[in-house]
Amino acid sequence: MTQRYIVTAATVATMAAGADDYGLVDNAAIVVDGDRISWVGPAADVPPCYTGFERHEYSGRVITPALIDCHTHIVHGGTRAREFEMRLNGASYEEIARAGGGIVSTVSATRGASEEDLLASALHRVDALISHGVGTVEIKSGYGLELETELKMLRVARALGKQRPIHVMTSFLGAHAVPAGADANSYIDDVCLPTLEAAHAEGLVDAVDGFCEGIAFDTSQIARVFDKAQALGLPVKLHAEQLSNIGGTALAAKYGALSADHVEYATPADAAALATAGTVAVLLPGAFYTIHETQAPPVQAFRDYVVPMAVGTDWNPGSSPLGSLLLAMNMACTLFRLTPSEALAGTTRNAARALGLRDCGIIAPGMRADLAIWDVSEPAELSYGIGINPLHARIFGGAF
Ligand code: DI6
Ligand code: FE
Repeated sequence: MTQRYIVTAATVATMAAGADDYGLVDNAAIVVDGDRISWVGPAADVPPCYTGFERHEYSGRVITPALIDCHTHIVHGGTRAREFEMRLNGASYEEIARAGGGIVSTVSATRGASEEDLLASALHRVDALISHGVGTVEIKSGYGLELETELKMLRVARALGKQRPIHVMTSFLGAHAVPAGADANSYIDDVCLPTLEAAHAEGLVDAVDGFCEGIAFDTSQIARVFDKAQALGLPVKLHAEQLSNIGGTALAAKYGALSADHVEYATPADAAALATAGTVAVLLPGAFYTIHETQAPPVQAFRDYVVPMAVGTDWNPGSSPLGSLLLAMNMACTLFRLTPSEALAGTTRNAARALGLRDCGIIAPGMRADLAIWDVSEPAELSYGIGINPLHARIFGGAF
C-alpha cells in the first residue's frame, strides 16, 4: 500500500536555495506520497488536499535531506593500522606506498577475501553511515587491480544496496594504483580497460574514477581510461591534486567530470576550469587529517569561481578510516574553513551533483523522500558537534 503522510518539524533545511543558504522553513511540513516528496512549506499552509494524511510530529527537531557520502572505498579487505603506527614513527604516506605498503597492501587483503567476507565487513560500514543519517553512498572499486577482484568489489557494492535501505552508486577505480611489479601503461591497456568493459557489461558501473598522482597514474594514462568511459557512455570523476599538482583537475574539467576529488593542490586556474565545466570539487578532510597534509584546498577560489563544493568521508583503510560523514563536515569547517551551510550543502545538494543524481539532496516536490530527522535546534549544530551523533530518525524512499 502506498504510504502517504505529513511530517512536521520545528525547522526544515530544504537545501534547495542558494550556495550559502540552508533554505530554512520554520514550523514546517513535508508531505510524502509513496517514495517521493509532494509538498514542503509552512505547516500552516499545507494544501487542503493533503490535510487528511496521517501526521508524524517532530516538534523541536530539524529535518534535512538524508546525507549523501559521495566518495568512499568501504568495500575492502584488511586494515592498515600498522601503517598508522609507521606514520607516527616518521614515515610519510608516499614513502609507505613506495615501500610496497599503502594501497597495494589493501589489494592483497581484498584479493584474498571471499565475496561473503567483503560483504560482511562492508555491511558494518554501511550500517555506521546509515546510523549517521546517510541515504546515498558512493562506493569505489580499486583494491583488486585485476578483473576478478574488481568485479567482486563492485558486486559487493551492489549487494549492499539490496541488503540495506541505502542507495548505492558505484565507481570503477581500476586506475587506483599500479600493481606490484607491473608497468603502468601495460596495466592500463591490458588490465584496467578490459576490466572496465567487463564490469560495465555486467551493469556494475555508474561512473569511472582514477587516481592521478605521482604515485599512481599520469594524465595521459587517465585520459585513456576516460576515453574508454566516454565510449561506454559513463560519466567520469577523478582523485586529483591530492599530494601534488600534475594536471588532474584540468584533465577532469576537460572531460566534463562529475567531480574532482581531494584537490588540495589545485590552483585558482584549476578552480576556473572546474567552474566552466560544471565539475564539483569534492573535499575530503579525513584524508587531509590522517596523512598530516598541510596544504588546504583553495576553498576561497572555489567560492570566487562558484565551483560547487561537496564533502565526503573518503572512508578507506589507509588515508581516511573515517566512518562519520558528520565528522567530515566538522573537519571541513575547522580544517578548510567551510561554513556549516557549505558543509551541509556538501553532503546533500552538491554531493548529489557529484554523483550525477537529480532526485535527491534537496527537499522539494518530486524529489525522493530521503530525509534525516535530527535532535538539534539549528542545522549548524550538525557541523559543530565533534563525534556526536544527533540522528533521531531517517526516512528512506518514504519508509521509516
Ligand atoms: N586517494 C585516497 O585518499 C585513497 N585513494 C586515493 O586514491 C587512499 C586509498 C588507500 O590509501 O588505501
Ligand atoms: Fe579516495
